[in-house]
Amino acid sequence: MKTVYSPDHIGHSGHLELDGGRLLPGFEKPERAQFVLDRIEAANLGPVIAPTADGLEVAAKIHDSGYLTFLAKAHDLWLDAGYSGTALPMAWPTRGLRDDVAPKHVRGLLGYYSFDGGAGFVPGTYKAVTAAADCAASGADLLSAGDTSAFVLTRPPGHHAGRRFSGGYCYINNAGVAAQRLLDNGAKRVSILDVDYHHGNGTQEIFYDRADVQFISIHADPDYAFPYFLGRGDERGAGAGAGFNHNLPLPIGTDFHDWGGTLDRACRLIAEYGPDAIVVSLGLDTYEGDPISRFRLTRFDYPKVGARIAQLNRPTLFVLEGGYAVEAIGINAVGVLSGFLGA
Ligand code: Q9C
Ligand code: ZN
Repeated sequence: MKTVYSPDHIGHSGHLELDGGRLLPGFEKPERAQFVLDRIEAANLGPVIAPTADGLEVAAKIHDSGYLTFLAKAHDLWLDAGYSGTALPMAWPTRGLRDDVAPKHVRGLLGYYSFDGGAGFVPGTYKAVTAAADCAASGADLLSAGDTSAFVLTRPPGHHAGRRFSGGYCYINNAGVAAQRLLDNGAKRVSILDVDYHHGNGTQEIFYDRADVQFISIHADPDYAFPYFLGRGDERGAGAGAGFNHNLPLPIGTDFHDWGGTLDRACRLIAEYGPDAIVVSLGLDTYEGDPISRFRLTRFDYPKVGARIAQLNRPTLFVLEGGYAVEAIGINAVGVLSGFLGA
């Protein structure tokens, strides 16, 4: 299995995150991808290749153009306004405020184009974000050219990013870019299986009214877990997309016994849909040792996750999302991928 990787992610570093009343170094840091790369190489999983596709061209089909323009200039606008450090949003157009007018000041724009304060900008953010999209589109191209599986080793992650908002460490929806690219390359139907601990609210929003992309997410109950405001079971899709969105929330503390049973349900929904390809939003924050999450999967469970997905017998693209127990992400990513290959 090939891995698509770009070192351009490294510049998205040194950013701060407001967490529980404290300003902390971001949990979503370069070491995450570096540990995964080390384990991929140590396990001889296959060649690591650079991206070749233009991810922004694909991103333009699933994101708002004003939003993408803002991503490109956000940090420059922050510097021009006389600030330094991490550009973080702090005011949002919530209920009772107007969301039909984009403000002019960078602090207004940061809130206008986000849903939380979790996706700040530093000088290297934009280059990392576009490289991640390039990797996602390139991974899709590998499948379209006949590879039966591939791994997109990217950060920042993407599944919380919607058509016109960032948040939850995400900017461009990498899994969405991959799905759109597969369709542009000729696939008729694509399933996105999101196994990150957190609900993939951005991916759901982007594809909610579409029948050509089925979205299935297994995640912590949003009554108790981020992103709180989406991810409930009654969100089934709208218009042409009605019936193609499936949320499978689970309680805090869930272990592999129940999680694996839910994966089985998700896989049966995928088999019924009959996609030409599957994109897996591969979050590894379901791990028992994750510092910001509360499921209890162990390192022995991840190969079983890969093996179950392999049973679907479809071209499958794995796209890295969350996972913050830095050393363990590498072990568990390789666990899923080798479980898939060995099945
Ligand atoms: N600072 C992904 O896993 N905040 N995003 C949690 C800890 C948001 C996670 C609180 C978590 C976002 C891709
Ligand atoms: Zn997550």
